[in-house]
Amino acid sequence: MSFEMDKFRLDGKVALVTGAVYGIGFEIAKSLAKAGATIVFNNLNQESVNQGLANYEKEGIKAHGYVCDVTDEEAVKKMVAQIKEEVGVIDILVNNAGIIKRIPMIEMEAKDFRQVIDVDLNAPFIMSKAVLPDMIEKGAGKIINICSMMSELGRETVSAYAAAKGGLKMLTKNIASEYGQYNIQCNGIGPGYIATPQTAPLRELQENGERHPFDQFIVGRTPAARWGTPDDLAGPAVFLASEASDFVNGHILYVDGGILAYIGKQP
Ligand code: NAP
Ligand code: GCO
Repeated sequence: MSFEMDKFRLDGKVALVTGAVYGIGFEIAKSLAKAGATIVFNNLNQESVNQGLANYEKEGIKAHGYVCDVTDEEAVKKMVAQIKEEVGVIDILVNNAGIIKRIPMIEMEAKDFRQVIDVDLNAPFIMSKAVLPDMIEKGAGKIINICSMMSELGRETVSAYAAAKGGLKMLTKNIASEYGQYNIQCNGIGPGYIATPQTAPLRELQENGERHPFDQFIVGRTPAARWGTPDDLAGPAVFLASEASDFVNGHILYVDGGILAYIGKQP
């Protein structure tokens, strides 16, 4: 048995990356496309989908975009059936779409907590449930859940997000446990602090021109001493989407510049 670099190739594979108009999802989708996959993405409305299609076109990628709210099970079933008919069976699912609400827990309304759980945890369940039957029939499939530092750690104001991402870590392990027998691998990527619109409020310059205290805190807390970029997630995503990772299952690959390994600088 010899190892071939071709095991990293994704030619002939159909990859659905949810919410991948910009940010982490877009960068992951671009890397999967470079490895040979056909890219499908969705977003909440036609305007965002058109924006996504234009973003891919600029990169020379012919992507397929669908309007679909990942929390709506009926809409998800419809989209997955439509993709099967128009593009092909989904070989790779990346559960990327996500939201965060930064509100101190005792001030947070239950409806806001539920909404975060709905998008960040219930939706990956709904999406995975919709693609698994065809993967089982095919005898192969890859599901990649975009987890977080908050799958392991807590911090002020992100109770719902941490609860959802912690749950997503365990959903990942359970999908791996339940469907590994069909040659389906479900793994997570746990990005560290990545510079995207989602984290822009944590990097805003202060009125006095100084860097945001959270920005300074994160750089100090990261052995790599910088924020991550969406591009840092490209290699890990291709690996977990490819045959090169066929015996990796139920694993969360943290791509965090070393945050989880580090106790922090002494004052
Ligand atoms: P982002 O820039 O906000 O992108 C997320 C995308 O998902 C947006 O386009 C958003 O649409 C879409 N979306 C939200 N709810 C949706 C729904 N119900 N149905 C379909 N699409 C929906 O976020 P990001 O920073 O790239 O993060 C992507 C993923 O990585 C998320 O799961 C996030 O939790 C996770 N993550 C991010 C970081 C980080 O540091 N940035 C770190 C760890 C994990 P709109 O454009 O309409 O908002
Ligand atoms: C926050 C951040 C995070 C990150 C990310 C970390 O407010 O702490 O938004 O939670 O986005 O998920 O991995």
